[in-house]
Amino acid sequence: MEKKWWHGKTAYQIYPKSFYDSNGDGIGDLPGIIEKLDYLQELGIEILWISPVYVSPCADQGYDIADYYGIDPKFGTMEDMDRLLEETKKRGIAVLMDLVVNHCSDEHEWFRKALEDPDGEYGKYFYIEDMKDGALPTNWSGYFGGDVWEPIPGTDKCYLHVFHKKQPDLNWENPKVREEIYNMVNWWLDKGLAGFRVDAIVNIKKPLPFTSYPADRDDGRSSMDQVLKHASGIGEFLGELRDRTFASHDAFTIGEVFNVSDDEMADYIGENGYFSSMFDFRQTLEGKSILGWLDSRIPSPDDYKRCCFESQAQGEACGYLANIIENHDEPRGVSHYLPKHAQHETGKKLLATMYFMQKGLPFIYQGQELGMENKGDWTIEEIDDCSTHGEYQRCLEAGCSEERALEIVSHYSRDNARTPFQWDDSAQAGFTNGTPWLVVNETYKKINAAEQVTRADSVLSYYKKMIALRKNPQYAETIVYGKTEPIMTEEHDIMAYFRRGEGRDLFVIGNFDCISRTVEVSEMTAKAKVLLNNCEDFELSEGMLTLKPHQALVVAL
Ligand code: TEU
Ligand code: CA
Repeated sequence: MEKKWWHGKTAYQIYPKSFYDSNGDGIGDLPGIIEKLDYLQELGIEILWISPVYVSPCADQGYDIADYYGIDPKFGTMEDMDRLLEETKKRGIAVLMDLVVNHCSDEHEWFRKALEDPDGEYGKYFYIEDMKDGALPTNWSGYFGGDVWEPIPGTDKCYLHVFHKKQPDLNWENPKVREEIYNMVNWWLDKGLAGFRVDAIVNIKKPLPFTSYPADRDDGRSSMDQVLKHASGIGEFLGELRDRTFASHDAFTIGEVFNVSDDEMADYIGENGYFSSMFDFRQTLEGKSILGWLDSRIPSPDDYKRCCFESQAQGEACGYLANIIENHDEPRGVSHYLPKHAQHETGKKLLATMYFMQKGLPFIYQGQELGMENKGDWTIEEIDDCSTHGEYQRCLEAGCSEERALEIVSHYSRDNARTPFQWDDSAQAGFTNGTPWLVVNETYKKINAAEQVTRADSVLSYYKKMIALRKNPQYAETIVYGKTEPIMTEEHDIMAYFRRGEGRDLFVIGNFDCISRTVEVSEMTAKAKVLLNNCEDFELSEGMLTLKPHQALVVAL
């Protein structure tokens, strides 16, 4: 595999609105990120993905962009952005912005012009269709619930939005739209960005002409996941995007790509793929249902292990995947993948070890390095996220009581990941001097950065050790490029794998069980060197290794 500058790094995702508020308006901002760059540098971060800070009415928290060339005043100014690029450069941190081009905001100039004249030039920037006798063009079900079509007042027309109705889909079939997008991407890359995380990109190719598909739910609608299976030819758009923008800038790009088959993987992230890398969402999707959170199931450690190993094999075949346990759309990883009995610092380090030591580019989502948890005990009034409100509605329509509906959405709500970063144990977790836009998680009194920075056995200190190990010249080749070889795959609640490198092998093992477990590891001899251990010691005798409950080890063989 051809080596790239980014392979050996550790990446970090910032959700700006919730990271650090520098001016007391309750909203995290760019100057706030700049203030905290030393924290990120000390952690060992070398790639930063910043979720959208463009001009946005924030119907979907910045993923609804009204001006791609401007910074929203609530997040700061373009000067702040330039300063951020300078300050990150000084610290050897590459910056990725979010590229959100499946849709824009209904407040974008293009859409306003489209509404003024749906049959005119800008009408063709979107998908605007006639409603026949009041009927919508298709039965597609939007990601956030309800229809994907919104009537245009005063006309017999409607426009397509697969996400929020304030996020009209851009018409990629129109060469002018693509041209506008490429110009904008190049403008940002010329400014000094290292690249982009590419949002919801699998949605840009619609199956045309518009038609309904068999219903997969009681309301007669067909979910977008099903709909997209009928679309073909997305590669022409993605190849053109790459050739016209990323390629000439040698940009690093990471796709938010769902449901790619083994055969398509190479097109996406193989040699000259559309993107440099893509997120491995196999475990993110495990247990999720196209019918929504109501029908979803929380994965067990054995499910988690199986998903990881399947993806490791897929990635080995043709590219370099990015590994995550959470992001701004998902429950906190420690609240989702760990059994209740493991939801403590030792267990959090166990999960961290299992994901971080796999082959691929590790992304840490803000607060993950502290072991931040789901808030869990939400009231529906406290929840801001549009997708959670859609899912709540779905639960009620399916006959759930309000109490049951709240219980379901409380686990999956995207707001679990969006509560303010827990900097210290002062009011509002040290995130703001004002009133935060979203409630803080009460756990901040115990789980916060200030406390963990000073403590050698904190989750944060453990993440620092893992990141440092990834850069340690003695082991980096194996950690970054070594092949993942699963073992003990049938061993319930044990996850174990070798990383086979050139001349040096590592062994990674974790016990998700609440009792001690003894397993046979003939390759682990007395001369094996323990590089990471989330417990004080371990027991090895004549090839038999005994792990304490929730113990994880990384061993150089
Ligand atoms: O997410 C795309 C996506 O598929 C998710 O919306 C997912 O289906 C949903 O979060 C499940 O609750 C991206 C962004 O990451 C997300 O924050 C945006 O809302 C979305 O695109 C629209 O831009
Ligand atoms: Ca602010």
